[in-house]
Amino acid sequence: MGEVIGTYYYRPKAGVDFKWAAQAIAEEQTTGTWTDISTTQEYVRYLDGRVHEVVPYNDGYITKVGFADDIFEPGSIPQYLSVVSGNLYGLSKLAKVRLLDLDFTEATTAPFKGPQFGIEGIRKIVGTDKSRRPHVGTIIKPKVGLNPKDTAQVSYEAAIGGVDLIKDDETLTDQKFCPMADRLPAVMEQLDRVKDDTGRTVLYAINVSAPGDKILERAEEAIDLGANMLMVDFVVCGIDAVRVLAEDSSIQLPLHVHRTMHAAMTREPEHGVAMRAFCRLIRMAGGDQLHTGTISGKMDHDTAELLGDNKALTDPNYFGLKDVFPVASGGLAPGGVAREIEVLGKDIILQAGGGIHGHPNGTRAGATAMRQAVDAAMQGTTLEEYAKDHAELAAALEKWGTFA
Ligand code: RUB
Repeated sequence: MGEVIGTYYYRPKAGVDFKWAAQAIAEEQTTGTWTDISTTQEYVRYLDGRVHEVVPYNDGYITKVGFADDIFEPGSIPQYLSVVSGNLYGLSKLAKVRLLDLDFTEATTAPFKGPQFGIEGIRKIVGTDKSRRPHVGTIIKPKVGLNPKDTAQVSYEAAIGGVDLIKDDETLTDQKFCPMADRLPAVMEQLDRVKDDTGRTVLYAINVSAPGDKILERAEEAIDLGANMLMVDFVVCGIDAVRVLAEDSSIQLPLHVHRTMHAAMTREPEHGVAMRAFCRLIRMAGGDQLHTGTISGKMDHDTAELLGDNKALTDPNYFGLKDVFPVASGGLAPGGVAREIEVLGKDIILQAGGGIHGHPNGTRAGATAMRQAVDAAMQGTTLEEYAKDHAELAAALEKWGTFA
């Protein structure tokens, strides 16, 4: 039988034996509890969590714990998470504990279909399967408040300016100031105009994050209204919401996965759940695009972790599942584009909200500046050099500078 391996960082409290602490991590969510119990039968033992190694790391230790395949209910992400994560974070004898990574097995990944489209599928829709350039995306700003007509107008400007992807912000769903039933057709009408004029397909990720019993209904409504992409927030809706949307046979649209609230779990280097574990699960669940962070933006990041996270999404050998397009977003502007591509590569979606709509000459110029920055990087030219005869990029660099 196979074993799922959980890799954990932990730091025991003073006076707590580090080997005991690793054992506690292995036992808490498997067959053990805080004391000996009389109810354990010998036949249960094959489900014991097994400590495979413990090595010192910084102020604590890293341990690898094996969980027998049979402890998992095949295909149940909520149950998988309870086993590998569950109660650990509250154990009083541990000062800190962080789930760093999960290595799944054939048996535990077999029930999942993974992304419907993956990077290649999305490149084909957008028409970048030959050029292989990074995609440029935008988040409609302000986050909330625009009415459907103005949302559509901003979308048109962004699309005609050159973006490949437009998305709702995480707090925009179906409020009365901008109902989905009015917003979505209005935006799609503008994207159709752009298609007619330029031949380019621009995706619009409509946010279908909703109460659990309404998510599928919301997605189906979006399809009826002409959606060409869906978006869901995996922390607030649950990872399984991604799977439900990706696996529903009536939904054949790419799925953009946002991660609002993730940093409550992922940010602390000693405690919580690293983004890596979520990357693996979102790939299994079927997200086609997932936010993982930027090098140059406004959100805190650790470059080594970010690179590993993107690798987890794009590694060609992951149980036969398609890859996931990583999304770099949060405080991105044209001046950061060269550095993002240099570090993160070309299979990346560079997404800017303020960095497009805050352009001195408006959204269209902001979108064009982002595309020019990508073109500069693709041609191996510096942003400053390229800006000499590209006015939109020049204005963006003047406002926000270049990320060195
Ligand atoms: C970005 C924004 C997104 C962040 C989330 O807007 O609002 O929600 O991308 O961060 P702006 P992450 O471009 O104006 O900063 O992608 O790291 O989850």
